[in-house]
Amino acid sequence: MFCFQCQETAKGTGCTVRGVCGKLPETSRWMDLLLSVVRGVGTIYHSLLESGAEDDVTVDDFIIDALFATITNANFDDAALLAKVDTGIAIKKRLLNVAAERGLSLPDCQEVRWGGEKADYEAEGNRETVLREKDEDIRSLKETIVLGLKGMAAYYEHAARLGQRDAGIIRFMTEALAGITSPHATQGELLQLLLTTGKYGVDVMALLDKANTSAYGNPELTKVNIGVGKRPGILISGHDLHDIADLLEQTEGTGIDVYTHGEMLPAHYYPALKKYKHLVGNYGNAWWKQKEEFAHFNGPIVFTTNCIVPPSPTANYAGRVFTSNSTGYPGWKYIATKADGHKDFSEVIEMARHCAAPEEIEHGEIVGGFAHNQVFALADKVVEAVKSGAIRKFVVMSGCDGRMKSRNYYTEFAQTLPKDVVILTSGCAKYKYNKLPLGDINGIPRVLDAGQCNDSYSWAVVALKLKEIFGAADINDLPISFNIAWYEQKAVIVLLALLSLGVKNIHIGPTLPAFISPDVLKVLQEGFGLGTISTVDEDMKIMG
Ligand code: SF4
Ligand code: SF3
Repeated sequence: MFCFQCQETAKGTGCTVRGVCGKLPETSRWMDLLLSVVRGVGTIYHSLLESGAEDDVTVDDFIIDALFATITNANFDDAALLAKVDTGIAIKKRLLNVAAERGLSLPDCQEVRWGGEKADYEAEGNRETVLREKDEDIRSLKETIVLGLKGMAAYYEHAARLGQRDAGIIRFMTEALAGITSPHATQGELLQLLLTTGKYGVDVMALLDKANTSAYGNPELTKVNIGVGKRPGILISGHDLHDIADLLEQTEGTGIDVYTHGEMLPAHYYPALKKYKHLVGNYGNAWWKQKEEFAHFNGPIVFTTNCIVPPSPTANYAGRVFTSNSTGYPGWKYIATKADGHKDFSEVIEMARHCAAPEEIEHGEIVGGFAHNQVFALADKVVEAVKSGAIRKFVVMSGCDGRMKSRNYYTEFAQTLPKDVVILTSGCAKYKYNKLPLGDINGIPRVLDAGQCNDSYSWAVVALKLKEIFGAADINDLPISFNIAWYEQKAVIVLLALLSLGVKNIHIGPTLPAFISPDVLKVLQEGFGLGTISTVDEDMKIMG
């Protein structure tokens, strides 16, 4: 196996024996195979669309689901991955027939040529690894693009489930898949494609923002309980708001409480979700602490997206975990989406009835809900604080959390920032500092949480608004620094989106991605001032 897609990759270069995340070599092979099928399907579909063929939702959904399933910590279930390969091959055959009927000549590449015989799955999976591309810089560009597409697919899936689709985004994704599949793509072409990926990253985050806010209202300032109640509970993790909406509706009046975990915390900020009294609180911290924290929850746990951590063999909760959407874990029950787009959580609810209430692991409250609309509602106060000098600076600290000790940097950074600096956050990165007593500035909390990682979009919207209010010529003239923590591939699309908006001098950490080659890094440094973190003291001089 070879996988270098996340920040925790072995030795900072690539997992070759087994994933640090727990991914086994077989699973890695089936993911490589699935990705090669997606590249094949994407390439053929792109040619068809270019020749005037109609969009096909079945193909769109396959591309989205397959890319999403290969995101770090999303799916560890070989059978589920192979079923997706089967689906992809059936789609590919159908598209090849349509292309033949239209007399279309298709690009000549392995992904299009491969016949898809089951007997060849293993050999093809072994051949189609990241290392199939020999040139380091071309490989780097192609992989960065596909990792951005994975993040884009995750956000697109959530938006589509809420009824918001965008044919332009899908068309771009097929163009990008065809681009990275081509054996003839040049460095210049791929670099252009990479930057365009960021532009569509903005579009997909805007689409999801529209989907979430039109379904559940605009996030609003909310205090979230981090303690527990006395009734049995269901813990729901991941990013899919449609799923928690279904769960809240189905658990209402049953005597069972619902708790959010990890990236589901922002569900509490949405009016149409926070209205449920039995949405009791947020349990635990970021994804990587789940093994310890789930052991105390006592009730069923539902994963709607990544990040899953493989349980230890003696885990007391292993029989109580369910997955949905693109996620999967061998031995855990999968809850399918019904034809009407909803899920039936009755088995989860029935299980909860027989469980004890959660054990309290923390006590208190956290505050969030500062997506763009709420920040604009406070705009006068914020602008006044900036003008009076009470707020001197903003630091965007969005992104992911992870288990590396070096990430304590972010806690320390937040603690060390001068008292006139406000932290703008989103994603699970916030768990490094959202429970610290960092205080407020004239009633404005010093940590403003917009929501999930995709809600980094809110900070782009806020930055553009500030630019307008203060009449700044350039977004980079504003007193805003970007200190982004990354782990998995949604952070890749967030980063590419920020670059496409013209944001310069972004610091990403705790380490630079292994998939960025030295030459590609040089281009990003020279063009965008992209860099990594150093020590808190040193970085305070630049960003504090
Ligand atoms: Fe390694 Fe990360 Fe890939 Fe898992 S996702 S195999 S930890 S690089
Ligand atoms: Fe976290 Fe997995 Fe990335 Fe949505 S839950 S930010 S790491």
